[in-house]
Amino acid sequence: MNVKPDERPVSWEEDGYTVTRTTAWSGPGCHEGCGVLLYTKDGKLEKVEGDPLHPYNQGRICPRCAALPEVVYHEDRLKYPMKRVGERGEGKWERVSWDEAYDIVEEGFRDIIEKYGAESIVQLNGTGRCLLWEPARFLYSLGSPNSTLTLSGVACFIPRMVAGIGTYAAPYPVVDASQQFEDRYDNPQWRAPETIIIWGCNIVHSNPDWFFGAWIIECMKRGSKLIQVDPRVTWMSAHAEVWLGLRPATDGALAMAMLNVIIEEDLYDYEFVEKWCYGFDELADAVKDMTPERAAEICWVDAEKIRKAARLYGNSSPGAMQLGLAVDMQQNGLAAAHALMALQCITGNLDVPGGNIFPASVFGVSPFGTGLHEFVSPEQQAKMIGGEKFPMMKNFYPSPDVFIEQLESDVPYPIRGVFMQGSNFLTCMAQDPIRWNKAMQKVDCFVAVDLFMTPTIQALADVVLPATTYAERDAFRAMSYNISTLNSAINCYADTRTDLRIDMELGKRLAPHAWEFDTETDVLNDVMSPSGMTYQDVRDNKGWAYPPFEYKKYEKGLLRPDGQPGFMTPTGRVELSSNFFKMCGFSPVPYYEEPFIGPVTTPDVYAEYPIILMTGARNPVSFHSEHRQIKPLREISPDPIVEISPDDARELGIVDGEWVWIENAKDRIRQKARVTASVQKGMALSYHAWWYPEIKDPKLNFGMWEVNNNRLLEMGKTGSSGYGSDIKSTLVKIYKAETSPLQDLGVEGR
Ligand SMILES: Nc1nc2c(c(=O)[nH]1)N[C@H]1C(S)=C(S)[C@@H](COP(=O)(O)OP(=O)(O)OC[C@H]3O[C@@H](n4cnc5c(=O)[nH]c(N)nc54)[C@H](O)[C@@H]3O)O[C@H]1N2
Ligand SMILES: Nc1nc2c(c(=O)[nH]1)N[C@H]1C(S)=C(S)[C@@H](COP(=O)(O)OP(=O)(O)OC[C@H]3O[C@@H](n4cnc5c(=O)[nH]c(N)nc54)[C@H](O)[C@@H]3O)O[C@H]1N2
Ligand SMILES: [Mo]
Repeated sequence: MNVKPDERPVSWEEDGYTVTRTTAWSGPGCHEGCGVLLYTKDGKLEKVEGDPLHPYNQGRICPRCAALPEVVYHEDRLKYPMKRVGERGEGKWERVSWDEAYDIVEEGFRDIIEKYGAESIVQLNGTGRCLLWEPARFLYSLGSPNSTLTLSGVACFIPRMVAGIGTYAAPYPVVDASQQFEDRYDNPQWRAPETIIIWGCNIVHSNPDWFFGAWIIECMKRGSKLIQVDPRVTWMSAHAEVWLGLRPATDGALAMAMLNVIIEEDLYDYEFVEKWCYGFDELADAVKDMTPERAAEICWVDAEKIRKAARLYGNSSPGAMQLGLAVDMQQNGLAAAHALMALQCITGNLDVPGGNIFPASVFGVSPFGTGLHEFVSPEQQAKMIGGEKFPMMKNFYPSPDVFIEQLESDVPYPIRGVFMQGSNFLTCMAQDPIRWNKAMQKVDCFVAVDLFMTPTIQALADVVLPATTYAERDAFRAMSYNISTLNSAINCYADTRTDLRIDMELGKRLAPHAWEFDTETDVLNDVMSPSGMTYQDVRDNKGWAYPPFEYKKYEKGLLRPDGQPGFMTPTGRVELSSNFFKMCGFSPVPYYEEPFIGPVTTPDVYAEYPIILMTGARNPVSFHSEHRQIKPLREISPDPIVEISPDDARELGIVDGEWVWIENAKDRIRQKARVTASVQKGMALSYHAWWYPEIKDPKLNFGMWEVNNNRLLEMGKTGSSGYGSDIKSTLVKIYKAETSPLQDLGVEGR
């Protein structure tokens, strides 16, 4: 295509197709926001390509977007609203009109609000589907503060974010790969990092949280060296200068040892520490005993390799670091993240070209749930689940671990309403899903909004409302670096409606004061108003807009509302010893604590269950529990897999491709063994979020229970802050299964 972005319309004709440029932003789920081109013919979506002009992905596209037409027109897609007619979980549904479905929700929720108060209604938005903000906005408009997850320790993103708040009062920082500039790698202010540490993140598979994996490859082409911290050998580990294959959930110790080396060997940035950091001596003291030798024992990594990595990073200017999900998924994760952020700061790599930058809100538009402070009174906010138990969560995030206790106990108040829009938690999000399934039976009104029937909906929902994909909606995405518009290319499929329309229409019934809008575009414009732009403005401006970007904002008074230089922390500096943590009763400096279950903490358990099991790693052909029914994607990844090492396989007599039991003291499940040298002896990795959409007998609930590795994990085992949970480090034994789960369920299959 030879059109410049500024000259290009949102839609044009090409080779018999109508082409519509848009932003890929849920559903199906994803955390990116790539520019894509949708090719339609006679109103039907036929193919999808990456938009070569969009600065974000520069024409790249993943298999999931390429398969979007199969998602849109899949025979299993929810086509119209339904209500449950049999018992919960029986799988008996009856089509109803939208009005009738809304009547049920309105009546159900009104009843709950009257009897128990608005806080009795909880909204589950999963990892962030929809546009991210509208489900929370709907809930807040009812007056409930409880927009939450079912993930123990809120162990996705939030611990890293809170560590950023505790350290420099900004969200978690990402590698500067020029993504904030519209002209990208050509921008004269930018330079490639000399070294990039990728920590607990399989970035080319996951493109997680404001980051696109291919940017790292572009940095590598421009000379960046890699340090990869991952128990497994991944593609990134194989291309790294140093690979630190640590024991799962010992990241805190490794991070502290790297701080130890950098401080002991004087590799830190004196000037930055002197001018901009608070608590350096306390930090130095806290890591003094965590020598590489001590960390080597804890982490099962060679001490010299730890030194090598610390020196490489410490001598790089600039050096950058990307933190992944594995950091959150340990009870010690918040302290580990604090240590890692301290490492970025004392080496002078914060907010400098090729270092770590923190994506803030774009043009002042909140990417997350809007309306907590607007619609929920301080008295109602004080009722947020878990604030009593975990002071650091108070008024910030409802605790999932207290949520399940509260469902069971009704203390301090009962939870009777659930609005699930974009989560399939029994299959994916929740640890101990059997306990959740039982606890949720108490709910009087369970409303689900989704694109497909899922095991969670089948088991729990009273009403199901069918939502659309991104091809079917006009909207915007304001997150990390740019604001981009979603421009619909096709009409809403069957009798589906957009998430925003559903929230607005229900909002008008239940909280009209908060939904005085005539159209969806009115809502979009309202949420976008801090930017001074409307939906149409951005759409007309080639579909995206980049705000200006400045480095070293702390020097220029750009981080504080009072315009003074420095950070928004109590001391105005980066807090290596965090006053926020201290105020919340948490250690102000990093520390290391073993996982709750492990070779060191529970040697007796280890004797019986000698394999450390990591659960959940990303796979390019699915987004969590999504895409299992999409044929071309499922063909690439047909089975729930557990990766085990060749040594363990030999000892256990397991052959690649065999079904195995994975068992711990709590429970057991079956998955298919993949024997691979990418995992080390004594460790294994089990993929999560598996179910079989092809199993249609509702009694079997899509075969989900057989293969769901979250059955091996527990709720309530969080760090003392309430953040972080040992999701990637439980102890198990693995042995050959005589039969496959599908055989036992009496269904045909593999
Ligand atoms: N053991 C283990 N468990 C884990 C993890 C792990 O690593 N290990 N990872 C955890 C993490 S990080 C996360 S974030 C969670 C994710 O957990 P969830 O967010 O619950 O993810 P899904 O199961 O994929 O559920 C998303 C549902 O939303 C629907 N959906 C997709 N797009 C849209 C949309 O635009 N609108 C609506 N209304 N619905 C939509 C999909 O069809 C799907 O049914 O899982 C967690 N669970
Ligand atoms: N295609 C696709 N993309 C996704 C998702 C998806 O489901 N599919 N999910 C999205 C979501 S919600 C999230 S949160 C992100 C997550 O994406 P990532 O942050 O990349 O997280 P994971 O893929 O869970 O794990 C990354 C690596 O951590 C390693 N690991 C396991 N345990 C440990 C440990 O204790 N320490 C260290 N250092 N490493 C460990 C694993 O071997 C794995 O290679 O991906 C997002 N992107
Ligand atoms: Mo996540």
